[in-house]
Amino acid sequence: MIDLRSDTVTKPSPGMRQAMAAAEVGDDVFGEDPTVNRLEEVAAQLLGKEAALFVPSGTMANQICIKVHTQPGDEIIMERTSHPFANESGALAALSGVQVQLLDGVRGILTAEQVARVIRSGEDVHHAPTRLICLENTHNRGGGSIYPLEHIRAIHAVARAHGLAMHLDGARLLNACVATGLPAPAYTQYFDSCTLCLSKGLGAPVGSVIAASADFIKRARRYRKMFGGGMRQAGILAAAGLYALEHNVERLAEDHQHAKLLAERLYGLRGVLLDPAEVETNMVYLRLDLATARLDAFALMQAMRARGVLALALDRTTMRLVTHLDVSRAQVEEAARVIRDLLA
Ligand code: TLP
Repeated sequence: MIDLRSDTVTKPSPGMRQAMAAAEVGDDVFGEDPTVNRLEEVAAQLLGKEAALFVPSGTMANQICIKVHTQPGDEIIMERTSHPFANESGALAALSGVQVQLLDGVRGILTAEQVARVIRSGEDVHHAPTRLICLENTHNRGGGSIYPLEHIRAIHAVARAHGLAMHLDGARLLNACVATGLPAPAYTQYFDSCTLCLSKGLGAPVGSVIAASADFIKRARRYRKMFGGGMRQAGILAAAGLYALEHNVERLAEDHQHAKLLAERLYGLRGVLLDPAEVETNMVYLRLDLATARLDAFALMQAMRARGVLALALDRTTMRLVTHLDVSRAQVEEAARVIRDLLA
């Protein structure tokens, strides 16, 4: 099977498994796992922050940060399709009791003017006070789009002027860094907290990190325990993360080339709306024009599966294809051939 459903499907390589097997471990809830401690130091440095915290998932990473930043009844500003709102099981309401001011981005990207317009001080007793602005880079539902630095800088200026905090869902931040050539701190300097997923394109089986100030991480550590994310001999998993950061960052460029190639092969196909120029990282979103396409996205997904290619239909008109380290160029070519056969 050629699995293009997500970059979360990657399996640990033999080298990564060896690193995991050899990891020195201790009880991380006591702060005694040397491999977790090393991963947290490496991640803090990579992301340009004082400290970092290893957590089981990207979802927990985002939700811990939002919990640290807010009080129940606060309001946070997010883009409508951003992951912590759209894909984290209602955790914002359930775990933090916050309400969300949703904005519509262009490919997931917001402008400072949009953000400025909806900030509420809390002076008026009718309003929930705005506390936090959350951005996502790269933006998953935006098409794996890269947040332009000028937009982040301008949104940050608005946040500072109103005393608001900034959080970055950086699940795929390193995809943005590899694509632009910018180091991670070029982005993270504008955020009070940021996350990074080790278990997506970086190829680790489990794990994300939060990076922030030492004081923020101290508070985050308490919520990690509260949310059930305090792991014990987690060095086995942290070793995979360290291996991923050492071996699998630069190669993300290959995934980006593969996504571009896939988009180019599918461009111009009857009923497919797609601009290869908009494919900036490792995701290809196919939009199907139901008036002319031979199949809707669900039928296409079924037919592709029968031909050995897995993809994700999000609704009748939208299919997502994601490239990653377990998909070769030849497999991308094969996937494109299958889709062309089915839609031509
Ligand atoms: N995204 C998954 C699904 O949940 C949609 C995927 O296949 O893309 N932030 C972003 C931007 C993400 O894309 C994801 C996962 C997460 C956070 C959550 O990470 P996990 O799955 O580790 O909780």
